[in-house]
Amino acid sequence: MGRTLVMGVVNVTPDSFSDGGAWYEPDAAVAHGRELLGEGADILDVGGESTRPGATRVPVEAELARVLPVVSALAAGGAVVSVDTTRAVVAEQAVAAGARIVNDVSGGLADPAMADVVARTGVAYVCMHWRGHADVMDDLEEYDDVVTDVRDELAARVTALLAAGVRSDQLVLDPGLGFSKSGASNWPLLARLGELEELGLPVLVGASRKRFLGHLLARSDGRPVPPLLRDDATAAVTTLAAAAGAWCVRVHSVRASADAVRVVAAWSRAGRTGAESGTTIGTETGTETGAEIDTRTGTGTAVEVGARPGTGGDSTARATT
Ligand code: PMM
Repeated sequence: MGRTLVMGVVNVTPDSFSDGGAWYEPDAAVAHGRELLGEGADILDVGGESTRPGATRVPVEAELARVLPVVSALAAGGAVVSVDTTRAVVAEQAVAAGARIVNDVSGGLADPAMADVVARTGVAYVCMHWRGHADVMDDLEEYDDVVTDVRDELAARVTALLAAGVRSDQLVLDPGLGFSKSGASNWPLLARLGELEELGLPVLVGASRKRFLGHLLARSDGRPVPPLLRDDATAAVTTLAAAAGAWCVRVHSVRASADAVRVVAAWSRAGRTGAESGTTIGTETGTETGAEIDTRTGTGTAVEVGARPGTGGDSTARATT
C-alpha cells in the first residue's frame, strides 16, 4: 500500500525566494537536510541555482561547487538525494556523487544534453513544465486552457525524452506551479491534477511557499503574506494533492506534509478495505532514511532509485499512484 512521498527542499543558494539563503554554507545545508529527514522527508532535493522570478543564472562552476559537496555528504549518509538542476553537466556529476533523481525544472528544454545524461545514467527524472528561465518566465504566461496546454506541452517533452532513449519508468511529471503561471492559473492545475495523471506517469507537486499562496492569504491591506507564513497553506495543498493521487510533494517545511500524507494514506486505505486506521505503513518513524522510491504508476514497470542495502523491508516507502 503506497502513500505520497515527501521531498524536502535543500536550497544551497544565497537568494532563494522561500528561505533567503539560510542554508547557503555546505555544512549548514547538510545539517538542514538531516533535519528534514528527521521530520519525515523521503527525498532531499539539493539545488544550487535559484529559480526565483527575475533571478539571473549562476555560472556552472558555482552551481557545481554549491551542490556537489552537499549531495555527496547526504547521499553518503544514506539519504535519497535528488539534484535540482537544468544543466546536464551538473546532473551527471551529481549522479556520480550519489544523487538518484534529477529534478529538472526545464523538463530538458534548458540544456539539450540533459536527455542523454538521463538516458545513460538511468536515474529517475522529474520533468517539469517550463517555458523559460526565471528572468523571462513571467512574460510567458499565455494559455488557452492552462491545464490542457501544460498537459500537452509535458506530453511533447515525454515524446522527446523517450526518443532520446529515456525509459518511461524513469519519468515523473510536474505542472511547474508558479513557473510562467501567475496566481489564478495555478489553481486549475491543482484542482484538475487528474488530467495530468491521465498521461500515465507519476506526478510531483511543488506548491510550497509559492506566490499564489501568498496572494490567497493576503491580509486586508492586500499585501501577500511572506513565504515563511505560507507553510500551513502548503500543508493543506499537500493533503489535497495526496488525496488526488500525487506521487510526491516538494516542500520546504517537512513535518506537517509528512503527517498529512500519512493521514491521507490511512484515510483512503480505510475507505477501500474497512481496516482500522493506524496500521503502520511506510516510513512511519520519520527518522530512517532508506526510502525506496518507486515511480511505478500501476501500469508501467517499477524504477527503484532509492533502495539501500541493509535498511530492511519495514522501512520501505513505496509510493504508487
Ligand atoms: N519549484 C522550485 C524549484 N524547484 N522543482 C520541481 N520539480 N517543482 C517545483 O515546483 C519547483 C522545483 C522553486 O521553489 P524554491 O526556489 O523555493 O525551491
